[in-house]
Amino acid sequence: MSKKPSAQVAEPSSAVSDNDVLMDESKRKEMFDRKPDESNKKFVEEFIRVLLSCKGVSKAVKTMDILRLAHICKRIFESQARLIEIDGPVRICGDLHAQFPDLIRLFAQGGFPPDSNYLFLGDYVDRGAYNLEVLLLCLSYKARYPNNFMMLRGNHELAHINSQFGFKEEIFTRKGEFAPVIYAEITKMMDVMPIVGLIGGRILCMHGGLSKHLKSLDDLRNLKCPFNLEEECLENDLMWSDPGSVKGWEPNTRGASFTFGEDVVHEYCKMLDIDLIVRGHQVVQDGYEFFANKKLVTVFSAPHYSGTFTNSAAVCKVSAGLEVSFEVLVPEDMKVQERKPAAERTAAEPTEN
Ligand SMILES: [Mn+2]
Repeated sequence: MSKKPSAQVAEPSSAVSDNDVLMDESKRKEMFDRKPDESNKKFVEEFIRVLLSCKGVSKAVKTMDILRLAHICKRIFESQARLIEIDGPVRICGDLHAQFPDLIRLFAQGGFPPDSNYLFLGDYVDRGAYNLEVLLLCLSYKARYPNNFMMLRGNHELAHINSQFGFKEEIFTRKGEFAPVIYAEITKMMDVMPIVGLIGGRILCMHGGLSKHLKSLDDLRNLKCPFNLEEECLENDLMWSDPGSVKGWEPNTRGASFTFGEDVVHEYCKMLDIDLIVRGHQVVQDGYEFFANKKLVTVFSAPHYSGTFTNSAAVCKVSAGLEVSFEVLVPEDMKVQERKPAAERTAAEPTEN
């Protein structure tokens, strides 16, 4: 068959066909799925190197690479259990909210993967200035060390939230014509992230908190994916609920899910036969704050949150023997300032995030 004459035939650049693949979902997936493991490993290692060497916003992160990384991680999340069951030692980190320099400080203090195992409680994006860097570095580590680097989903890994609080806007500002495809693919990847983890069978971890719909650990092993984001259900409660000074369950002032009291925490620890619940989702002044006689702890890992709070960040360390301790990271620009003792500060009002 003779070749059709075409005005475009003279274009030698591979950019045209690259763009073609980039914009075509099925061609892209086919290409990514054909990449051998060794090639993916090199790709991810290079991605980590680039991100670690950038100071703030990286100009070197290419659209095709973001799509490839999101694709690799989506496959990993789909292949792993809905309830992430791991053993210590592991470092549990709370909300990051796009604060890239602080994420680097967390790794510098606790060990860059794979020197330490990590479990993140979600809310990688929104509010801060480095949405892409924070998310992509975490995803790169997830891709490189899928069994030692665990990422749970927070309520900001939801498109109807991160389209309002900075993540979507940053992608559209930085990525121009490619933004819609990047945002769509990252959203699909987020839709399959796990929501809950269990360490050594005794420490339950999630972004938000408990749910009336939770009756057994098997409920967590059988979580739906995908699930209806509008529905009142176990999956949404795990990402949205908060502990608070109520008895039993009350509607949450966020307008989503519930607030649960100390009585609920005690009841659930007994029912599920667990020792501790670790969750994020609220700013706490010292980076961690206990609740219900140390049966629940809130961990928040974005110091000087959004530039307006004076909070420290914390990491919850769980040893191989499941001993729990905390490392606190004081806000960088407050190191030289004298911090008021806790009693003089206004009570740390947990704040929505
Ligand atoms: Mn949250």
